[in-house]
Amino acid sequence: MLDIEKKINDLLQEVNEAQLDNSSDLETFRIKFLGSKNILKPLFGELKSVPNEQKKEVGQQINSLKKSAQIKFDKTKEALESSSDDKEKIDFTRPGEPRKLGSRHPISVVRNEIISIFERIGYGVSEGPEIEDDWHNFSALNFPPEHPARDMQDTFFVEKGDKEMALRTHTSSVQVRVMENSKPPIRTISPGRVYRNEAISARAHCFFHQVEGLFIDKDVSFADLKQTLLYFAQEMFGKKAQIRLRPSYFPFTEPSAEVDVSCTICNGDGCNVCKYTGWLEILGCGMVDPNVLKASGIDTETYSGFAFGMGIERIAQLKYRVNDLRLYSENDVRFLEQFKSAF
Ligand code: 2NM
Repeated sequence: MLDIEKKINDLLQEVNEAQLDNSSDLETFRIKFLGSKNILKPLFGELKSVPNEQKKEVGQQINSLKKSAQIKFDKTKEALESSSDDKEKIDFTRPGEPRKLGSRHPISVVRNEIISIFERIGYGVSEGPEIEDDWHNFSALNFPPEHPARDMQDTFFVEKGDKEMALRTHTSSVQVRVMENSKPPIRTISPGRVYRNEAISARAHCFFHQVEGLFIDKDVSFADLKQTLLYFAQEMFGKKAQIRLRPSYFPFTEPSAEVDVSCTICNGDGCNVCKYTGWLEILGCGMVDPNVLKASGIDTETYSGFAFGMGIERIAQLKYRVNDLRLYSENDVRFLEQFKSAF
């Protein structure tokens, strides 16, 4: 018997007697006999030095060894797959893997908290379309025709049929709809997403979220506005919170003011968050301009009102000390899972 024939016989015996009890044994077998570097390959090399008259027979022996290995593999594989051997090896005493609970987005948490604060003093919630016509987003709100916000550089415009529409730049547009469709007294807040054509950075984004408020009734005064905003600030930031108003300008209110809250971090003593002023800007407000009331069908002889608007991101930033606006829209779970809340 030739040396190579002995090797083939030994291997054939190994194939026949192999104990393959599980998928790992089977894989080891596959690699050894059928893999890309299998043990049979060198035999074909050795075949060259076998005397010519025996070449054919030895060649056949190698081929039948290969076939035996393949058959053994196929049969064992089938047997393992149909038996429950592998399944029985599952360790049922292993503790289960905890399922991760989702958490509410910080913008939703803060929006819901703002809504809840105003609902407690009788405000309802109103919503409206994000794609607005010129009337509700600008004209009814007393924006003059040449106002820069009407420029392509500040506002996204879209075509809707043959009408030019804008992605709303504030949710005041919703409040115009409320005034058009209901009679005073009106107490409403309008939360929602708004759009501005701005380059994205840590401090600006092309969309953000607002809550705007509107109160219209007989004898509504600036004092009512101030007291409402003080109530809001103390509910949102704590009973010690103070507010201050600085004169400002908005097309839809007259007089107008910007509102600061005493710094929530240093309580007004001065720190790097409030840039050592002791105050943080949180919203804009004012008495609704009679032009706006008239445009929306409210009788200005009988009624007056105040309105205010705030950015939810801004309030969330103060509450959670987030310093980059982009985090709110990137949906990075490492950021999002930090917010567990009742709201
Ligand atoms: C602000 C600041 C001041 C505002 C005005 C109105 C409306 F529709 F009544 F005219 N809604 N919201 C308003 C007023 C919004 O945001 C900074």
